[in-house]
Amino acid sequence: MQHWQHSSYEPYLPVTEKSNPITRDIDKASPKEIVEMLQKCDAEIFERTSHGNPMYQTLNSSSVVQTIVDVSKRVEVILKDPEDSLIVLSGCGTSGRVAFLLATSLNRWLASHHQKQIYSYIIAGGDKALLTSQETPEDDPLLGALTLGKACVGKKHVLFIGISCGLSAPFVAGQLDFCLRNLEIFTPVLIGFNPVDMARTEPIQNCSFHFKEVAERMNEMQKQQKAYVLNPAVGPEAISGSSRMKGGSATKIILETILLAGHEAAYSKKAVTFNGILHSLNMFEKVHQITYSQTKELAALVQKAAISLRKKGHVYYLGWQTLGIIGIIDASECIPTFGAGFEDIRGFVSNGFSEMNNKEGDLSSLGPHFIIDHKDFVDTILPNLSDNDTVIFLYSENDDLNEVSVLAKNVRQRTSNLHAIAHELKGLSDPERMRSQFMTVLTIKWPSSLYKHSPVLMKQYWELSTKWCLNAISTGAHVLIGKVYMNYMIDLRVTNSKLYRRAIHILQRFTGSTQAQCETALLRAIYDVEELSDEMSSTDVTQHTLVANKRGRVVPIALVMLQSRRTIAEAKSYLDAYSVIRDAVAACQRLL
Ligand code: F1P
Repeated sequence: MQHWQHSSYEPYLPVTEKSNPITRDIDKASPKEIVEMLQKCDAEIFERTSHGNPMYQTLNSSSVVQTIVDVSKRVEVILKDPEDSLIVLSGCGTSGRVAFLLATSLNRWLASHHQKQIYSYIIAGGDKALLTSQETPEDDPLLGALTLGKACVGKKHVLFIGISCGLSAPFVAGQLDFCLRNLEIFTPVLIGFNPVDMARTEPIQNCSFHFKEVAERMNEMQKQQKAYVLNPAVGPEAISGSSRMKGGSATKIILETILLAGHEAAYSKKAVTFNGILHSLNMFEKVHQITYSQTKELAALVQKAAISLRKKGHVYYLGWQTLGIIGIIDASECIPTFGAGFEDIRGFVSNGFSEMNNKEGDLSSLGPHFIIDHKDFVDTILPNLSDNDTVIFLYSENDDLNEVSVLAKNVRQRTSNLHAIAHELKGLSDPERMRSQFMTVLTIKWPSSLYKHSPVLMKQYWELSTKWCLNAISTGAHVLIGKVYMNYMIDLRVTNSKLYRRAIHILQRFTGSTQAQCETALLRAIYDVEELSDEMSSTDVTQHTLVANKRGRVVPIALVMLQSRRTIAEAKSYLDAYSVIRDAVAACQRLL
């Protein structure tokens, strides 16, 4: 049995918030060890058995596979009769980004096959949230329900897939509740990675239900095949709670398995079967093995990225087609996850917003966070590029390699620190010429067996593989520059109720103080006061998070205050002496 599966292991936390024993010492690891730890953590997605622990189902458990079969059949029905029907994929943060990527990719596929485009995506906070973190709307169940209602006006059949890795987002709870009250139109599906028992029970503001209550109603309705819950446990995240990593990958795997099976049944007369689904899941496990077979090369990129960040340089991902979008997503998540500066890691995609194909169109007028085209990179970044910056190209043999070469030549004039992650299937016609353009190339060679299993899925495999590589690079680099203590990101932004609770837990974990003491210290840091007024103590969590959004280092400040009984001003100046949070926390641990 995995250590984290024991009932005594962090019993008050759901799986998605527990700390992973594999990465306990990630903050002291070498680049190669970091990649190996991430490889092991990601391998947990494919665990075959829950080792006799009835509490957990895994992705390969027969109940989970059977639910995937059932939902795939629903997809098939809708694809065969697309009039007045819709498949809506929805989530917050990373979950919404995965929803977007799949909905747009599959609509493109449908359009190219002269079929009606029946996919739609919803992300809390709208399209802005695809590129920046908009965590406040995640707490709003009514907004979730209203957005869903609007997206489905006039539809008679809607398959709604709501994703919340932690079974926690009120935005998604509101949507599922809306579906459950309108079952004549909606078939709701919930994807997440905790047992229903561990779903969030915190009361939601202005709302009669919490997440767990909705998840239980979903479970009830599953008995009549009117709703479905897909919630295998895939183990704790490598960086505690960072569901952009395993949560995002497992969501992508589950959704692609479901939707592809539905497509094959509708268009290739290949019936959805239990064994067919199992086989698809096995193929994704192969993608994991192939990607991580190059630990050394990946570790070298982690190291390069860390050196750039340490020297106050930057990391740039320049990707083609959806690999570019994967790069943009990974880069944008570093800001909320690691408190990174917006310039630290940035992504660009060939053809910018026309490649994104998002609902709200070109967002570049919204500001620098929304500048994503290669052309923008050439105009605004290239002139100032230096050897302190690491540039990583992301492409496959299906991309226009001449275009790749031209851009590589331009970049080389500014820096030799140019690398590539390249996906090859049949092999390039002139591999040496491509290789010579970069300092290093991490070539991922794909066996034809995967292609034969599903030519349609190759692009999705490459996306997942690229996601794993980039998650390793950006996480590893931030770990190496000291942003993480053990496997906790302590300096987290407290921008919604989930993150507020996580912050309190981290304070409890490291100070041994009571929940009430930790909450008080956190609030003092948020409001920047020594003494909380009655109004501050009695106001709701949403208000706290709105204020916290404007402040930096609230959790480290609260931690120092709790640990050393210092005032806020003293705690701040204590922290000022440390540029590395890990060092500050470690020193603070020694204070008592
Ligand atoms: C949604 C989410 C995460 C993000 C952060 C805040 O989580 O936006 O994607 O990384 O942790 O929450 P979930 O609803 O999928 O659990």
